[in-house]
Amino acid sequence: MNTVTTVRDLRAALLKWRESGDTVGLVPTMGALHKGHLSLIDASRRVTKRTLASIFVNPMQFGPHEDLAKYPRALEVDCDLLAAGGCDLLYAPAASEVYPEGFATKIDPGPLAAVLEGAFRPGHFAGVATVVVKLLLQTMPDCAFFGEKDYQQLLIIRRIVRDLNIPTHVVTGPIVRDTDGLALSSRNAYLTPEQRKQAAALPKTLTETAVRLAEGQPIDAVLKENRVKLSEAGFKLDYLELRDAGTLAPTHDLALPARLLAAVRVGPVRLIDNLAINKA
Ligand code: PAJ
Repeated sequence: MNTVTTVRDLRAALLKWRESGDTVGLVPTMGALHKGHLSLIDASRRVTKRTLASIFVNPMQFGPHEDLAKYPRALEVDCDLLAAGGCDLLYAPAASEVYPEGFATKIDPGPLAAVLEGAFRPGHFAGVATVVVKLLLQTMPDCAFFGEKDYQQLLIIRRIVRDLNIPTHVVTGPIVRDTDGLALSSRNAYLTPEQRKQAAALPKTLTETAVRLAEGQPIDAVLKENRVKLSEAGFKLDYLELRDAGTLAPTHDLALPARLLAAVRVGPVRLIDNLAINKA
């Protein structure tokens, strides 16, 4: 697997594939790869002839008090994982390549970015949107692959691709979880063994909440009880919300697709997770 670090080399490699008529799939990541990321590489390999992964820890999507400096970086291990996973090319640009001196443009993803994660992480989704649009324009892939783990991010990217007529098909992959249900995340590496054990209470509570909602139990009461449960499990709760699966507006209508979304903090680590609600 080759690695390129500049837009110029990236485009030269892509041109060769295009000249051979190969379709291209892009899997954008921030590295510290795990089986969640690799499931997206697999998905791309199934759909397109060529698979390109990007690794870029995007400073624009981190708040001033967030973990940019200590975000896990493991480029050599990541390269091995990608090569073993059948990825054809890695794009790993430096920050100066993505944001050269004088860079001034920001994509505003609109109202979807104002709620839930957006309310707790101001500016986060503008940073995500800007870098994803840049990656899509740099590579012009047939398909780009994103995980449901970051459900709100996924909806925002779909919206941007549609609004800006970007000729890429957005493909989603299901959340890959550890044996105890915790969604895999590069940030799980920050958890102490004790916190890691505690973290399993998040997917457990989400599942229990989803079951009760699907049974038709009263939504507000179920949410309230499970918010308390999360606090009792030792988390600082940012939110546990039931939302319309397409607009993220609050909903009480389980006849339409709905999504349960949660964010909690354990020590300094923020965990997010979500589940589809399927009414029985
Ligand atoms: P990162 O957190 O590295 O995630 C890269 C991709 O992997 C995202 O689409 C994310 O949803 C997916 N992913 C992460 N954990 C997953 C899991 N447990 N199961 C399935 N998919 C999972 O998300 C980002 O990077 C960045 O915001 C990015 C889109 C690269 C822009 O900088």
